[in-house]
Amino acid sequence: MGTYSVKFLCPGYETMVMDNVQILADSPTEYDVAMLPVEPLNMVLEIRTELGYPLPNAQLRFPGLAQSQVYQSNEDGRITLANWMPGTYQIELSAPNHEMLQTWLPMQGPHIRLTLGSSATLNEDFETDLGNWQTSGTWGRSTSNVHNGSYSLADSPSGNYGGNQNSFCRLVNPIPLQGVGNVNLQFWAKHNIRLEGDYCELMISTNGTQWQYLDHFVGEADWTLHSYNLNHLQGANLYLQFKLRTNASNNSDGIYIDDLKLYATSLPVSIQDQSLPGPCISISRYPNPFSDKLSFVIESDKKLPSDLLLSIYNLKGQLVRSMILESQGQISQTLYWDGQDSGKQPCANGVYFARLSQRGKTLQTMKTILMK
Ligand SMILES: [Ca+2]
Ligand SMILES: [Ca+2]
Ligand SMILES: [Ca+2]
Repeated sequence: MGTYSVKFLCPGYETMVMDNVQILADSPTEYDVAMLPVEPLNMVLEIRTELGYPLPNAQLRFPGLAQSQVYQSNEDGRITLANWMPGTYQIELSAPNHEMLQTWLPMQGPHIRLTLGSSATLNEDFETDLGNWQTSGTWGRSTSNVHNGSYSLADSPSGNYGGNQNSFCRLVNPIPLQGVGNVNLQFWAKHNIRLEGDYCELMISTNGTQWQYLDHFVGEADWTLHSYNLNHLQGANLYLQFKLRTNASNNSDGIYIDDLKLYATSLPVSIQDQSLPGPCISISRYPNPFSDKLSFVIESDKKLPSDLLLSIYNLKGQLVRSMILESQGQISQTLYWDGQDSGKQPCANGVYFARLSQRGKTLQTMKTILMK
């Protein structure tokens, strides 16, 4: 119950925000939402390091989309998406030795820049000692299987683990995550753990006493990078531990862990839409409601560009009419709509949306009412 602002997101449509949505206790809440379709664009994503250098070989995925394509940045750190529907997308961006970015990204303009941090808050290669870790059972450093250097962390450094184990290796001091923007835990693991009743658990906590399950490892796997988005722990202290649990019989070698890193970027994850740094353009219309002729006045603080498009949509989101502004460099120009569709048929009375756009990017949207 109460009053909410509700955001509607859909790839291929403009994001809509509806304010003052009343949720009542005793009746369902129903609203008609008209979402405006958008035109596909060619988008360039620039992937940069935190120092601003282009980052090649970064991989971009869209976990929310059915297509499982992976896009890779080129030598200039660029990924080009051809004929891409503007919208807000769930993205996963990663690069070797950099944090992984998982976020909802507004992709509206033709040019988007993203930064991936490379400095880890915690960088544990297990080469020196286990001073940062508290252990029980047989957890220790191993030289028999390493991902990098001479040592890794292992549940049983020499030989197989024992039966009926419930042992742990946990961080002594928590990692503070106050004032960070993006939290990503990564490590490499290799394991051979019997399927029937043995497993290694990864657990996290914000107070060191109540532990939450994050992942578990069982069966046989060669060195694999595991990566976890922990953005929901921003502002907390992060404790983590690995736990080995085994049953009475049938033992194997166990698990090896190496190159454990926690990226907690305090730099803003810069998502800058650098398109259209040009003039500031505004549109107004009169009269509203209108019956036979609606005037749109388009004004700018500089010369109007010549590639502005005014599109009229009905409440179903169908394009009714579009008009191109043929500017000769004026700062103000008027377009007229006679209430007819593109086939010169009169439109029905009702609500219409007018959208002013430039090269696919929406500059302004407004509602208008046709009432004959
Ligand atoms: Ca190592
Ligand atoms: Ca067992
Ligand atoms: Ca072992």
